[in-house]
Amino acid sequence: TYSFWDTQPVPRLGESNETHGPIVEDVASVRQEPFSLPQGFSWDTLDLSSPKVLRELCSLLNDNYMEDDDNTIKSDFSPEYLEWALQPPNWVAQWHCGVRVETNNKLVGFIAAVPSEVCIFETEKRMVQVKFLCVHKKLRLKRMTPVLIRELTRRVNQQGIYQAVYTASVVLPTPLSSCSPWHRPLNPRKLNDVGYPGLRQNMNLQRALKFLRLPEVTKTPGLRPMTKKDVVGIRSLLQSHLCKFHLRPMLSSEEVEHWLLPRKDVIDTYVVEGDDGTLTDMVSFHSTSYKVLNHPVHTGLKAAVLLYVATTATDPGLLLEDTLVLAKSKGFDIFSALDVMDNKSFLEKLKFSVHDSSLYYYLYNWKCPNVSPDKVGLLLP
Ligand code: YNC
Repeated sequence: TYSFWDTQPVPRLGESNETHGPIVEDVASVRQEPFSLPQGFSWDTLDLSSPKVLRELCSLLNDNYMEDDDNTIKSDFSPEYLEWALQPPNWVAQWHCGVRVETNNKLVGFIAAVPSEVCIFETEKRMVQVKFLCVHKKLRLKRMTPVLIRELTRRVNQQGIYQAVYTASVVLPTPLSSCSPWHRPLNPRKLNDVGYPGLRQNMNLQRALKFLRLPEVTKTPGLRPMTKKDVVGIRSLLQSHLCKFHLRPMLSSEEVEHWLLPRKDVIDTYVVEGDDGTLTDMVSFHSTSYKVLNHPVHTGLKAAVLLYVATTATDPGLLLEDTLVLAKSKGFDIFSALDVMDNKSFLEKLKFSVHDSSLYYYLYNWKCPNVSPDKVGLLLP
């Protein structure tokens, strides 16, 4: 049983829905006072424009976000990555919700929301995307999470928003969709050196190197990095491409620019420009870094994580092969993608292998039928 989640407006586990709509109607009055934290802790809205605060958030997440069971790697979020992930157009400061220890001011908890227009089946809704929920390792299993979620919900409701979308690797009431992460080594030697678990176990390094070898150069004519001038073209490519998915973002031009315009070590986007100057295809991936612990040679690992792909002229498999080549040349060690959208069409062919874990998509305060991964068209970096 879920003592917290059973109190929340989410579908019960095992319940299947054929109807579409909110679980509770928009509340007329939103609670004015913040929810109470346990004695000795206080709320702090994080001011991410302060480099010091941003560094504190990096430390909290890097020390506590990943369960580093065997002490080999841990996450390495950069300030630039967090600025990108947490400050899209129309971001709200109150939704960068921190918890500090009153005596020494140490940051020990965090949860964030960013605004997002989402289309679920036929309904367009102003929602938030919830991310970076994190409780310090020493404060686990003390029911801090429900307080963080309730407080964030209150602050989101205050702005007149009553729905949220989020992903988690744990099962909660109730997944909208359940997706699988796939991984494609780009630098098998290094992954092997650091004992990265994603590498195919039944293959020795020599065979893996051969099997996973990539072309030196890309093949698609007209493939180049996105610039600011491409925003409108990419937006319309994405709009027509995402139509066919049951869960998808409705991106403004400002959001396309924010989420996709290349930023070093954060986000990369490439476009294919036809002879007449029109954009025919696009592909984007963001970067996730890890610190390698206790290794004599390697200090870090870089993963490229696939975001949106939209093609009208190029075969998606070919475009993705080129993307692997580009990511490798930029120093990424591994390429990851979910089995969402049409990704299944190229994952196996391009030698991705499936990871034995799941990523679940959730909606807060919305009931609707389940969505299969290939109908999911929304990615949450
Ligand atoms: C989780 N990931 O089931 P029950 S994903 C939501 N998301 O409640 P305690 C979670 N709920 O079962 P701990 C959750 N993990 O009694 C656990 N829970 O109903 C539930 N990890 O609380 C759990 N980040 O504080 C249980 O648990 C209750 O100390 C127990 O802390 C959990 O960002 C956690 O993986 C995850 O920092 C904070 O393990 C901690 O175990 C941690 O005793 C490492 O909590 C980092 C990590 C999660 C990443 C993410 C999306 C979060 C979505 C939150 C839900 C948003 C709802 C919508 C709000 C806005 C609405 C509007 C409008």
